[in-house]
Amino acid sequence: MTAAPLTRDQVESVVSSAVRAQPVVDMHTHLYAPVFGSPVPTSAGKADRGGFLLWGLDELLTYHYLVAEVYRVVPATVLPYERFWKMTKAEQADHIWKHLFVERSPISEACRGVLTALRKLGLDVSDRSLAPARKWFAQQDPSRYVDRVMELANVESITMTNPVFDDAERERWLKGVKPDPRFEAVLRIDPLLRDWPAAAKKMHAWGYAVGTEVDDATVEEARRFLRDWIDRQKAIYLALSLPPDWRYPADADTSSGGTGGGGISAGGPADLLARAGQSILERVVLPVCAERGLPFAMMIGSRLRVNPDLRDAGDMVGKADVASVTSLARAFPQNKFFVTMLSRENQHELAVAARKFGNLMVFGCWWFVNNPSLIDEITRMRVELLGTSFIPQHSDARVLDQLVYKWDHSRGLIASVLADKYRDAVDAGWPLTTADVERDVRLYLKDNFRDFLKR
Ligand code: RAT
Ligand code: ZN
Repeated sequence: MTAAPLTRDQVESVVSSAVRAQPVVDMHTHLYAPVFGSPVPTSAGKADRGGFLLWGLDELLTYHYLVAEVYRVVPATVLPYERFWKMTKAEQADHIWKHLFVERSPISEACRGVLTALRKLGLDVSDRSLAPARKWFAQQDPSRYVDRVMELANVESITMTNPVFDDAERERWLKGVKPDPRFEAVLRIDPLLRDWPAAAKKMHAWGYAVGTEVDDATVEEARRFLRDWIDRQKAIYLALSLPPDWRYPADADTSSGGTGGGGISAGGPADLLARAGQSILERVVLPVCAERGLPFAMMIGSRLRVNPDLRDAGDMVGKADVASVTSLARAFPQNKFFVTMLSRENQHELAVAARKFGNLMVFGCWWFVNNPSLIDEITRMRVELLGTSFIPQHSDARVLDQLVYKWDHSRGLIASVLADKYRDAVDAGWPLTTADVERDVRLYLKDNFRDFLKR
């Protein structure tokens, strides 16, 4: 480390080392601590299906991003969806490997990810056979493998997503979950805002005296439900995803629907759903978040199951409404909001919105914008508008091993944007040091998230 200002020629390697060396706190994944159980791969490629923590070759290859891609190549007229879903994980993986890696080149971002992960794990698939890699995965112990992957990806903490309305997961929490210092929980509550009648029915069955009408008694009981689950999970924030036509307030634009989505005429079922969602947001979710000092994360722009047969791979992107985000940030100054949006078209307006509200933290390049060309564009634009005050990336990993590639690819892109921006500052006469770069990189990959939680 040197205190002398960097020359413009030194910038690139200093930034690249700093970004590679900085441990990441990954603020949104779908990974689980091993205590939640894990399907164990065998060398024969058969996996015991129980458990929540997905890892290993067959899970990597059957990631829903790749399921969508294989159906472009082998359409449902050739392999009907029901047949695909009845295949074993290993058979699905073999099918995807054959069609996306062997019979054409694996150059999509999701395909490239598998290659990066395997290479960084030290596995050689250059003979295009999966057998040796399968054998290697079958020898791993899940808990030790978590350490190994975290070390390789240089991730120091993994944030889970814990959907409280998922029956299997709820059961698992009720049995008691021993804390694992590597993992933190996030209380995921989508049905509360997206489908209040269904959420209310479940909560009622679980012993909370809530009704479909959002009156005072229901509000109190729904708050009790959230407090109980925040305590049980030790959740560090609350989260949900919202459709492109989510509006706040719900009647801001009735032509395009509200919280529940759907967009039917004012006073119709979608409108009632949207209004119930808004009441629950205003009277239950945000007050409990504020009382506990917890941020509320909104991931906006996913239209679920436009092709239901593809299951998780069947969701679509849609342009959402940034004005609804600013209305919420303005109406609830005591609350903290993490926001990411799925459509490329929303990114600029969202970054500008964050300039107006200190309680709005923009994060990540989510799902369909988590591609190199768009990460580069979005990160560059965010640095130009927000300086160091945003969270550039989360992994959204669903399979443990994906941490290795998602962070490898993102680090490279973040470093290249930052190198350009630091060179511009050096050209403008700023005496930049290595310590300055390391401090900023720590903000981006760890402290902006941690500090916002504490704020
Ligand atoms: O990125 C994904 O894997 C999506 O399927 C979603 O899970 C999304 O990230 C979400 O959290 O809703
Ligand atoms: Zn996600």
